[in-house]
Amino acid sequence: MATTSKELPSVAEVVALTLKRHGVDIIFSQSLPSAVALACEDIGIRQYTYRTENAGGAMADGFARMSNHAAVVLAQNGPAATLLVAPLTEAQKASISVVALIQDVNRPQTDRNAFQDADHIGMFQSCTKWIRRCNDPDRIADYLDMAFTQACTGRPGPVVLMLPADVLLEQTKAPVKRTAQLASIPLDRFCADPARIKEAAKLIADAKHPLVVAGGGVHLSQACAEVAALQSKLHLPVMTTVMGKGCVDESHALSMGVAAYNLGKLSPARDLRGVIERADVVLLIGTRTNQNGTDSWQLYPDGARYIHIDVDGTEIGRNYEALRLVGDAKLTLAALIAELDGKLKPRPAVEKEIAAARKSYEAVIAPVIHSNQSPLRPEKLMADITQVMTPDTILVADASYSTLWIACYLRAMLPGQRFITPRGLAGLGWGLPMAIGAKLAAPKSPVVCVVGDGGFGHVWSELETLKRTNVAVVLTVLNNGVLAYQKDAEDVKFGRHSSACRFSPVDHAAVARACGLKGVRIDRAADYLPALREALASDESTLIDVVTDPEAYPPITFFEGTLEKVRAAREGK
Ligand SMILES: Cc1ncc(C[n+]2csc(CCOP(=O)(O)OP(=O)(O)O)c2C)c(N)n1
Ligand SMILES: [Mg+2]
Repeated sequence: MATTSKELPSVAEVVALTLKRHGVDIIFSQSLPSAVALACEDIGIRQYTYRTENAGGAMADGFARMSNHAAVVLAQNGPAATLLVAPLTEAQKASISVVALIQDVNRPQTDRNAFQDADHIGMFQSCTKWIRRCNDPDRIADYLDMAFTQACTGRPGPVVLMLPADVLLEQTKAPVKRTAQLASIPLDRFCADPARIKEAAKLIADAKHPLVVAGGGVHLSQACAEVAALQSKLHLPVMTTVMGKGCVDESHALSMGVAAYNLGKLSPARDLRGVIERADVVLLIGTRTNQNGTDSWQLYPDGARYIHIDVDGTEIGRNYEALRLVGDAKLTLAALIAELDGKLKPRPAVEKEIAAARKSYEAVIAPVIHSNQSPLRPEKLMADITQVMTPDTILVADASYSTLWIACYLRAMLPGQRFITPRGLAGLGWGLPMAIGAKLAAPKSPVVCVVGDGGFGHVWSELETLKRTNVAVVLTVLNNGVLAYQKDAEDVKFGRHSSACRFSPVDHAAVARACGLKGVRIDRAADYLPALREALASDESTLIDVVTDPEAYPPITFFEGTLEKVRAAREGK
């Protein structure tokens, strides 16, 4: 251990002790800064060793999403640090509390072209809530507490603390007196203005067609029970964004499922557009009203009054002028429900409309999910996952179509079920590492992860991590041999696609086996469900490489009509 005196600990030791104080029992790391990694291991903080920093950052992200606790990722200065820019940007956009502890060059070497020095402060400025360098050994606990506080108070987000290598080896002069645990999400809860809550209650009570839109902020606030109460007590219909998926039981009579950029052909919510367009009061909860969530700001009705609950007041009014309820969703909803409890009547007409939409969807999807076609249809795989899903199963998907396959075709079984997708930045390669982070946060829950072959190509190396660490996730690779979303978006926009969209064939099951994992290749529809059952029963990770249809695409509204026309024209039909 890097102690220079028996009496007082080194800065690295204080870092480890402070992490422990904040309840951190695992760090995502590759042994750098070494002094911190060693000090952590000395006091029983587990080092979960990633192969690449990109993946390490995404693991920390998945861990934070599942644990409601800030996650810690470590990295070296220079090239390693640059690889954290992408996962921290995802965490920033998706409001995830990740604390990155990054080594910096020795203080006297700053600005002398030291090995692997870079402008780290400049580099992380745009993708973090807060970035600092701790130059004073006696202030390390202050800086760490600031880092956790920044990550977890208000709107959660990523932070970076730069730790010069020489500072880490120095001895602290004074004992640390701090005792607070500052890593819980949310760290502080505050309720919106009671007068405005009354105003919101009146708007909802007077509305003819109120509608609730729940975003990812509901999960961050752990307000799923309150959103579910909007249905059960106040009889309000609830639709969610992709990030908000799982905050209500999607089989509830007033659940509209995910309604965003996914209302094309074969969408379960396709027939619910009327309910959305008819809404005269829309209650937005914990959503940044982004492009995909709102279908390019065209989905929500123009004439409606908006009420927006958000912990970040700057998100309210960004795209929809709204009655401002700045506060924690859980507390604010509890107060709103108390105002309205017993005052609203059941809405049998909306329930009927939702039931009818489900029925017509089930009729149109039936031939697809019962299809035996090879290559396989992803909708069929989702129907098989539905058969094995339990309420505690955590579903994780990579960006691209995988996100939409799980968002559209799996149904949350109770309020609070988690569907984890990289919707902050929607980058490829997040799926597997986020699944690893989620599994580490909830080891007893089965984790089912779905990724495309293009996205998975970013993180093959983490298969070795799965084997080495004995973490069990069930990974399905949708092996369609193409960058399908890219290909189809180019077809829609340009009427053709470039040569970059097609891969040579890859046997991902063999890649998994080469790393010592179970790898299964599926090319017949009947074989996926048994493989899935076997994988879930195993305490080891399994990769199921499924040969899927390169022409299949989820119900993206923007593609509706156009993509089929382009394909038909190409085939000369
Ligand atoms: C890191 C990154 N690079 C590029 C993109 C642009 N992109 C979005 S979807 C997509 C295709 C993904 O293909 P694949 O992972 O095989 O999934 P599929 O669409 O085939 O199901 C691409 C290239 C991205 N989102 N992230
Ligand atoms: Mg693909």
